[in-house]
Amino acid sequence: MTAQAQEKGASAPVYAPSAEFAANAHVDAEKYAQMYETSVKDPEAFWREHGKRLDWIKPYTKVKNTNYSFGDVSIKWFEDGTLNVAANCIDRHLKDRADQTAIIFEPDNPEEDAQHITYAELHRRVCRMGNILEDMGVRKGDRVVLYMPMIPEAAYAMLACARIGAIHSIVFAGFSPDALGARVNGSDAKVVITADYAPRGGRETALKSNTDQALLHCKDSVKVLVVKRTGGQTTWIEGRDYDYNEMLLEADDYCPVAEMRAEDPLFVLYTSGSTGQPKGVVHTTGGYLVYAAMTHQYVFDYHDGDVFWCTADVGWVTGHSYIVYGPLANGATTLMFEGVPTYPDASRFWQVCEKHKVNQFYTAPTAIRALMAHGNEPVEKCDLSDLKLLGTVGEPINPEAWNWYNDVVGKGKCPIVDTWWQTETGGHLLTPLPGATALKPGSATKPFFGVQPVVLDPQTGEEITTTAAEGVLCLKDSWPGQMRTVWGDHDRFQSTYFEQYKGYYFSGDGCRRDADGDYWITGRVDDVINVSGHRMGTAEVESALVAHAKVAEAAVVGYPHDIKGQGIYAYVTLMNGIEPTDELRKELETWVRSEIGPIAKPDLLQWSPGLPKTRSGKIMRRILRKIAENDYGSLGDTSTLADPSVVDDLIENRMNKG
Ligand code: 6R9
Repeated sequence: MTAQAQEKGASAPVYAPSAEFAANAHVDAEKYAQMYETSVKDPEAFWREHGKRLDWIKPYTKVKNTNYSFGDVSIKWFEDGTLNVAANCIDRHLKDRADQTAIIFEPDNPEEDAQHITYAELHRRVCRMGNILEDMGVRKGDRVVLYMPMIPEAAYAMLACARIGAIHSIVFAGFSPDALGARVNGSDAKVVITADYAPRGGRETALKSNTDQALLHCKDSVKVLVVKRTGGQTTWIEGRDYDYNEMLLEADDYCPVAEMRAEDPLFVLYTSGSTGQPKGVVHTTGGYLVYAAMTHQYVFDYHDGDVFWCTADVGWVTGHSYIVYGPLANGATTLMFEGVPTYPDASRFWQVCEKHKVNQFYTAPTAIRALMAHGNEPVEKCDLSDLKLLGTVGEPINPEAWNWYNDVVGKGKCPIVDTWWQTETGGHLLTPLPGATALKPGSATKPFFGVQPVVLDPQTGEEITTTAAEGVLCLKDSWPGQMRTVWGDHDRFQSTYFEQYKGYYFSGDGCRRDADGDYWITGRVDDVINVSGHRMGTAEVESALVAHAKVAEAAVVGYPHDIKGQGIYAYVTLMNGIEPTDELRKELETWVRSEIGPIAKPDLLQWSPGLPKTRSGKIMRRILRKIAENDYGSLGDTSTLADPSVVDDLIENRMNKG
């Protein structure tokens, strides 16, 4: 966006949408206002119309049947319609787009050739994978876990499951064997699809070997389908392991689509919460796809022929909705990148943009900050003239990073859509529409169609009705992409999201609404931290730490981190008689990596002979957070502590002295 930025009183600069962009956009300011109004005044009529963007086998007559009353939460969209997600993402495009590229695959190693997979080829591949899964005994409703590199076969596997009516559950390839095993058990999966190795940033993760380890803790009946990625050596268990590349030669090119009800589950995706172990977020077929496709088109202003690149991994919800389902439902060309932003060097993202003439580029603030640290040269040496729009997701973006993204990457010409949403929401909830919304660096601005955000007073639970407001962010009423339940635990779904504030969906985020009605996310209000745009429950890291034989107690909090947004700060109390050493510190770091995965490794670990507790034994995290933030001047009231002297020790030995 250009420097027409105007100072609005004392508040942030505002960037009005350019007239040129608005003229060609799906939605301008006037249309947004009008569509938004209908969407909330008459959601039935609005979604009855927009549900038609999909091909239904049996059209729906019912549109919305949702109930947020506590103890009886039930969310249904288009419930009497039937459809198939793979047919919507592939088959219906074959008439006009058989030869159009559906997926561009850019491998980790830039020397390796990119692949262009057409819709016709995608159809063959997905059919074959569907037939292979059926040969392995997978049936409608069965769960299939994917533990895959970012290769086209990951997308084939997702769509093959959807085609035959199986429910996929993707486990990010950076998770450890233990985490994988827990998810295989949690979803009671029949098959795990994996690859021999996952190349990433010039290194390789041994996915097959991790899978072997994970399955030691799972039912013997679980089968493994192995895709060859590097051809590296793996062990093979006859009868359990199936060779994808071999089966591919025999598999039939056509696989019929299963007729699914709109409310049949499409996938389960485990995500961290404030308590306990990760929960399986369940998304269903009809509403999810309508919402993913619609947000993809409007938020990124996607037009036919554009090349869209979302840099996420399919292991996260962003990869589900905006690498695979949304774009393919729209007949788009979507780019899948196997690598990392800084390999072989900090110019990689921009080289990929140049090479594939990317039009819309969607990434996380943590990547922008990391690349910004390498200066402008890696960006400026690439031709980014095809870029029309930039997007961010996963965490709040700081104005410095926003400005750099805008000036250096977007050359002041590309609107930036800062999209706030969650695994639970299926798609964007708060976001600018690039032809309609005035942008403010750091604000996710306005609600998408059908979304009714409210700001509640965290103490009273009352809705704050003034335009300017600060409190917790909740959603009044449902939207089609909303999660429907927690896998196997509907009570947990109700109590996590609908109990705290009766009659609302509670997001877990705090926010501020400014005088223009724009929303600014202030971060989680629960014990979830956001590390490089990934959610991590502090309770998960704590339970991993205390599972180590030498650890008596642990408390984990977030602290501000220049690149990651938040870093993981762990306070660890050792068992009596155990000496704190640097070796033990390393051992614990490795331990957490192996219990959860590299993303959970504490950035700072402090030995804490005692933790600040109330007399009833509750750890006072507020104090631990302050110490981790290096803000120990304002610890507040410590008089309720059982032993206030532990605080002095913690301050004395704090790790974050920056
Ligand atoms: C899509 C995704 C969700 C949490 C969410 C919030 C944070 C996501 C954001 C943002 C500020 C944005 N978050 N987008 N915070 N601005 N544009 O990230 O899902 O992994 O479930 O994380 O991420 O705290 O509650 P998920």
